[in-house]
Amino acid sequence: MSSILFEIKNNTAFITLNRPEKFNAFNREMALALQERLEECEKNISVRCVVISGAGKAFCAGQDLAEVVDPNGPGMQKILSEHYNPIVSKIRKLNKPVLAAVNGVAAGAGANIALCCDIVIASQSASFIQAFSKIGLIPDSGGTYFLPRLIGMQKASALMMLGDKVSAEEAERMGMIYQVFANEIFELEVEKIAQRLALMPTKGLAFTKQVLNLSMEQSFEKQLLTEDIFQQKSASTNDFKEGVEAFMEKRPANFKGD
Ligand code: LHQ
Repeated sequence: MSSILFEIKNNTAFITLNRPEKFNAFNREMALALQERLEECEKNISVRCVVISGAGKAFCAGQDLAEVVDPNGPGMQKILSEHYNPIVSKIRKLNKPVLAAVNGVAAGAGANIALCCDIVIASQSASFIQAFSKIGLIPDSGGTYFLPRLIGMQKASALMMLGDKVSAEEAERMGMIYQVFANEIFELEVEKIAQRLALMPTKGLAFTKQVLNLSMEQSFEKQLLTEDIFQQKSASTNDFKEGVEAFMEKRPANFKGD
């Protein structure tokens, strides 16, 4: 059985981390397979939304710790440079929205991969743990970049140092994630949000993502210039034309993603 399940349905790519007996912890094979699938999503124009979730009870328990101590494993030097850093970069650069559907515990790199996605939703039974400190590591996979920006430096450093488990509801309250749903309706809500995203102006969403990426590091004046550049690009898409026409004609827009 493949460690990554991949299905394209209704213009959405569903990527499922699939090592349920290990709580979907990453080994090298799974980390490389995820990168291949993200690249495929980037290239395939029929894909207009990407959903990442986990098989079974957990979302992802981060690095497979058995692999770290395996003498035949990839070794510490490759784990960030060849596994997690490219995964997080590919998600941030992907030219379509990526929805993290956190169905259960998300720990270590698993939590931070979820948090780098464009929209993070979770089921009520999910939780988030910056587990790194418990084994003497620092938070990685972009966590030190995104978490303080999401919830503030004080809460981020406390969670990273203490390694406390944050429930999905608490994560929503503190602004770490977008929304939490009851377990019984979670899958349906994932499909509904994915379907909404897949029918939206894909290029406009990709530009929004690029501009937000830049807002993390640019001055206000530079950000205004960047908005100007990307607004021109958005205005030259067919979907913009269709959006305005549909509004004027008082009908639902039929966006094609171009
Ligand atoms: C696991 C794992 C796991 C293997 C659960 N590995 N089997 C970067 C740089 C280089 C090196 C290291 O890593 C990194 C990035 C990182 O991600 S560091 C952080 C690594 N992750 C962790 O430290 C989390 C470890 N896991 C846990 O703390 C717990 O398992 C959590 C809180 C995720 C879930 O707790 P429980 O609900 O009590 O489940 P469990 O502990 O019983 O786990 C279920 C099974 O999954 C169990 O297998 P078993 O055969 O005993 O039933 C675990 O061994 C396995 N598993 N996480 N990371």
